[in-house]
Amino acid sequence: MPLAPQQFAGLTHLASGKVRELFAVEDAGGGRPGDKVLLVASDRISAFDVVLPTEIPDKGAVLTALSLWWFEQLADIVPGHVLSSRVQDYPAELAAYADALRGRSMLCRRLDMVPVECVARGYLTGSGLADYRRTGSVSGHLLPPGLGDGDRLPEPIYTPSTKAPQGEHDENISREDVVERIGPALAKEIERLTLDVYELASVIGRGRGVLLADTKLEFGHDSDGVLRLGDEVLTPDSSRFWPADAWEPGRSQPSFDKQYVRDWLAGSGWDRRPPGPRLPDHVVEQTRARYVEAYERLTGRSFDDYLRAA
Ligand code: PZK
Repeated sequence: MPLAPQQFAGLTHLASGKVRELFAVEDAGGGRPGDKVLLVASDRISAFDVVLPTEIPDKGAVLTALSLWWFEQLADIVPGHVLSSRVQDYPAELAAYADALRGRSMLCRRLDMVPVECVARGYLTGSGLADYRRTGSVSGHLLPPGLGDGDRLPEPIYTPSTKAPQGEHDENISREDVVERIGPALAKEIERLTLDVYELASVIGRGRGVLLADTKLEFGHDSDGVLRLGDEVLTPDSSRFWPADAWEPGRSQPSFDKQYVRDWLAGSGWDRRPPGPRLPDHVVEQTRARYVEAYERLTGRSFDDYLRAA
């Protein structure tokens, strides 16, 4: 079932991600008008930067379930923006969409977002590896020579980036750049929070056989001025999860969730230009199972139980 913005006629559409939508919600009850947002995760999947025409059933619900669980785990480090994920508790204007929203959405406080993408990396890959190969540094962190794809870093580093317009890649920036944009106090606070979140999440993941290579967080201030963690957190779409037992530094690491898709696409003859090809059923099924496995391994909870309770 494709999840298009027009499916939610009447809601104010605020933003689209590759596979997510953000709407403004006017709460008739208490609160100021427009002080809430609704984050909706679709079942769409992207690979090699292209959104594929085939959906992965329940992917949006898995990512939402995982995000909600992480917000609970992180609450002692930083408060999150989630108000509710129970459609029964949503404002009346959303009642017509309850079936489309159940399990895959979060009603959140509207935040004034900090205009910095906060990335922590414990391993070198992706844009961090590209910057390192060009300059020997990532976001101003001088790294030891000789590192390769998938190598563990001597210690986790904070590598902030700027949010690029849709379709473009975020660009890593230095911590001095961040200070210029938002001032030294907030810059220091989001750096510390990002590294604290990464540290706790990587310890939890490691205990369950999952390496957290890197993760991207977004923060914002609520209407009382409280700094909160926003967006989705520590999902396979915002982070790189690697199966710990397959980790072999010096090469590109298999992705916990998308490896079947990448392997099939690589053998399909597709030239990586949109549109991508349709995925065969067996790839869809294996990939769905990997998303569910990521949720169940990390949380120790049953995904069926999550769906039943949603
Ligand atoms: C907000 N994004 C990212 C872009 C998405 C998500 N609680 C909030 N209040 C105000 N703005 C945002 C949030 C959150 N989270 C999130 N951009 C702004 C984004 C596109 C689609 F689903």
